[in-house]
Amino acid sequence: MNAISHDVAKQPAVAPGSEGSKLAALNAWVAEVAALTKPDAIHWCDGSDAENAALIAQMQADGTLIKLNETTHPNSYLHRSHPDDVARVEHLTFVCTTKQDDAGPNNHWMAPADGHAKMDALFDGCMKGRTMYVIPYCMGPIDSPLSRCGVEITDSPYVVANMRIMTRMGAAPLARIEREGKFVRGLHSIGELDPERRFIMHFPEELTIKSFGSGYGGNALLGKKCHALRIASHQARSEGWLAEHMLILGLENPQGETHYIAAAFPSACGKTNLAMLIPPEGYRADGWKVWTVGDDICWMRPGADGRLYAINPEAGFFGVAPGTSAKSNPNALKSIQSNTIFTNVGVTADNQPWWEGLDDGQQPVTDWRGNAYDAAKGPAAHPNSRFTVSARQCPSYSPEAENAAGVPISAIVFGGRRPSLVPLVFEARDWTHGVLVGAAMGSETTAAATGAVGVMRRDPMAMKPFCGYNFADYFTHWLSFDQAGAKLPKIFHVNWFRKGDDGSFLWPGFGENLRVLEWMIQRVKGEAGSVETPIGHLPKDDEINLDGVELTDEARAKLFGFEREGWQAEFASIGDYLDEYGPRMPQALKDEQQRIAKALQN
Ligand code: GTP
Ligand code: SPV
Ligand code: MN
Repeated sequence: MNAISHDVAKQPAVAPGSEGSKLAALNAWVAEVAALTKPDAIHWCDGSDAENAALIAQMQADGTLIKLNETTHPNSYLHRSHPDDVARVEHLTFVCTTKQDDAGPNNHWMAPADGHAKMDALFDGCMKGRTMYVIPYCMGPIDSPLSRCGVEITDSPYVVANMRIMTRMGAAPLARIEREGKFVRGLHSIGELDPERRFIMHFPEELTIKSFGSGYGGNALLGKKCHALRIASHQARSEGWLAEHMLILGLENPQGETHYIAAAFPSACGKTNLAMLIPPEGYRADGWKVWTVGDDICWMRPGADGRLYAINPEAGFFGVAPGTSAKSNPNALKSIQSNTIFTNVGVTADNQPWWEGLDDGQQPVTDWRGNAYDAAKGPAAHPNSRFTVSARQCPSYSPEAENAAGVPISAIVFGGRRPSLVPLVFEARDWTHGVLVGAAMGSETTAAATGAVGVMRRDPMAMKPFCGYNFADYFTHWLSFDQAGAKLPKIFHVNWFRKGDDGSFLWPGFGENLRVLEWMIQRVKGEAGSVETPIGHLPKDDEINLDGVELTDEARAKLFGFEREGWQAEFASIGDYLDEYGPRMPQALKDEQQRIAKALQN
């Protein structure tokens, strides 16, 4: 064990005890990075409790972490990021493939040589006076053939502490890397946190990530969006699997059968909430239960029986704090009572974490910037403030999340924030139609990325910011799963965010969403009917159980209705969107769009 002290002991640029082993490539890379970045010390993370405790003490001493109320929130800390560094930066995120077309119109592109030159100039000497941490990690259960390993090198102890929660980190992944000899390389430095000197670059052909100038979430915890989505989606395409921005949940019915559902919603559009859903009271009494497998990322591949099997590559949740309450998401709230890192939330007079929508009767005294709270100056918690917590602390965490074989997926769900037009739920006719439903997804932007909030944009399969290659090729890859012998999930689209004329949400959402999931599983089992429309199958009006749900006539009409004229305009816009990808866009998808556009004319 190599627990560290405040002045981290100097360590060699080779993994402990690894001379001459299959770790030669890793050792060489670490030495190369050290020569470039010139750290004062190198620390190989073993993931131990002692190491974590030493890092936390060091971060408390230098103000990176602030200890929260030990009685109400044992072993929990607040981190305030730089106020200009509070979300992913899509305009500074690049995919560097040899051919520009391979990155596609959906990505910012730079030639690999230019990308490396730009990043290496930023990294030159950037760790002087700092410790360089080497973090071996595994995305997915450590013994799963679906899992993949990586190594992140960073100068941020906050990143180390978060990666320890979000991934399987330390000695076990290092042993797997030594066995396999293959890993994703992620190099990260917070630099000076200067937004003008901030880039997140991906080199999928080299399984390499270089990220500079941000300490925040998806920009800095490289196992998450950079590896598990951008690099993994590229790798998955060549290896015949899928890396998706999806939650995974298990829905257990009163008969004790569990069906697994994977759902893709864009950032801050409800994945964590749905993954941890607590059924409405009547359902609970009848024996319904939701099990959480994952809340953000899903890797899946066909099994021998033709079904898709999924793992959650993560080990923790990096969840949106605002809006999390005992009413909206009791499982999340219970999960974050201890051993949690909060980023950019407010605090109360007795040093408890606080955010808008917590609804616990307390008041904030300090805002996320560390200033005295003043309602006139904005919210106490940043809208994209987050909690980092181990998935094992979630009361609904599924034991199957650790299953090396993954869980079989019965239904795939797409959805976004659509204030108008899109009904509560509809089902795709078949796989090709389902891929089009995913490809045509639209949603209003949220605070999870910098830029304007509430702007409608196409966000295919919730992967707009995360697909590591050309969307046209990505849709081709999705279509390719429809093969002889495949037993593919049914595909649905949902919209929890339909608004009425007065601007309020028409559907109560949260726990009540179970009613929609119940219908999906009935459809999967062939036990529920539907109304056929050009956009797909809608539930018959009495086929979703609405007992105990108060809906106005307007809500019923809009949530379960089909608005032909609006959909005609929508399909014209979907056609224009597909055309943006030129001849690479699969013909089957264009044909499907045209078939539906025509059906909408009748
Ligand atoms: P990322 O972690 O950014 O990928 O976000 P996410 O998709 O996990 O979103 P999350 O579950 O954290 O929800 C984000 C916001 O959507 C919160 O403010 C929730 O309160 C709100 N939300 C979630 N589910 C529902 C719902 O069913 N209805 C409504 N109206 N709001 C919801
Ligand atoms: C998202 O934005 O989809 C997140 C948060 O889950 S981050 O890790 O910053 O990507
Ligand atoms: Mn996400």
